[in-house]
Amino acid sequence: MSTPTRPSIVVLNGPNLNLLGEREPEKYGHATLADVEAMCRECAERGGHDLDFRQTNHEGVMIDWIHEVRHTAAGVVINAGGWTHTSVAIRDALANVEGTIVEVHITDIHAREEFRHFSFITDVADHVIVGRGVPGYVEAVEFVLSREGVPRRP
Ligand code: CA2
Repeated sequence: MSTPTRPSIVVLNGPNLNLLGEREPEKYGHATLADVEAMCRECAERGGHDLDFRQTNHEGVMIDWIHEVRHTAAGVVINAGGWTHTSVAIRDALANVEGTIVEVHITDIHAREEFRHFSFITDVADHVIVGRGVPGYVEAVEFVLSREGVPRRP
């Protein structure tokens, strides 16, 4: 008999987030993306879920990843970085995700430059977390866990 697979939470990171912890610590803190992954994994596994954590600097790769997981992920947590403010294509891909969507930003995008105030993702997301630092990612994973079994759309 095959081992049943656990539901998965997918955490997707956009451009430049691979530099987390290396530059601009006054804005983004000292934690690296590997640290963020470990925090999210611990939380997801405590909640009985697998964690799939990815980062890309290529928009088409991000869109392919969203398509890949759209029917299978219990939830998608996304920090789309700069694409948040520019990409209709990422928004359109997310609109086809069946699981819970949480948009995360480490900084408070509404307290920064005006060009960061608008997000193409917000109105296709179930929940938005901004300005909580890297613990915001863990809050996002917790939100997905809290929504397990709750139908997302009528
Ligand atoms: O606050 C966030 O999480 C952002 O999504 C980060 C993006 C920015 O374009 C958004 O407006 C807000 C930038 C990601 C760049 O990440 C770096 C991290 C450390 C050092 C350099 C870049």
